Amino acid sequence: MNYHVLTLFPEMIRQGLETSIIGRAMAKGIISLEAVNIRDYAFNKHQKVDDYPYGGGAGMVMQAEPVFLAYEAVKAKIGRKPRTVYLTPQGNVFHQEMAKEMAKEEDLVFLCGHYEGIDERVLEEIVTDYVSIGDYVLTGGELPAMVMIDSISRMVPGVLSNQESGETETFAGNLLEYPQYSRPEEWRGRKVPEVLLSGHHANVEKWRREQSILRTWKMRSDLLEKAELTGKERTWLAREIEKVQNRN
Ligand code: 6GU
Repeated sequence: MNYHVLTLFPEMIRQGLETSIIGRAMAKGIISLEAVNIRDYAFNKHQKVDDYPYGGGAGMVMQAEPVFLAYEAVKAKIGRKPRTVYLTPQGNVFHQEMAKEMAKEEDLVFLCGHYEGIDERVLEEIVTDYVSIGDYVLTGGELPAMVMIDSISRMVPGVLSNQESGETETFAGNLLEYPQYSRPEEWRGRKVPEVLLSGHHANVEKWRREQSILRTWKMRSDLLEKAELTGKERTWLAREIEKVQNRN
């Protein structure tokens, strides 16, 4: 996987992704990251990249030409028109399935905007995907690009070790992950659930599955509609919900 990030803050992108699991994957050569400074493609006296909006209004707009030239340089390097993501709160909200699907690409271009946005005409010309990372406003697209790169990268084969592997975690099958415990067996009066100490593998698996389902209901009941539950599990959950409601 080769990432190409078009940004006014390339150092932010490089420094944000050089550590941890993503840094390790880059060192191993499984993924590569190129942060392209859009300002390097502002061929005017003061390397200006923004200007006032036509029609008036607050703030500045990133001009089309520097963005386009930065993009063209990346496109020439790749040798074809790449999938190009524009980070914007107006986009489709990012989710795990999107990460999985994008992880199949050979190259991904991310375009990070600032100020009041980017001239619409260059977006029409180059953008294939408009993506938001949630319903709140950020000052620029760099953090969203890093969020997406982190999440996409862990779905690229070889990035996670077998131990870390992606499938049995939160959002696998639209269920949240079960709670985890480590030593000591008792911490400040709180004990590790007995079943986890039993060594009975099938019981442990059953308990974890139940915890995942209960937790999803408690914390993110919106996910349950899409969750892959068996008929038996749905019946069991309905009973559990009844129990909780009878307590109150
Ligand atoms: Cl992708 N960009 C900005 N500027 N703000 C956001 C966002 C993106 N997603 C949520 N808020």
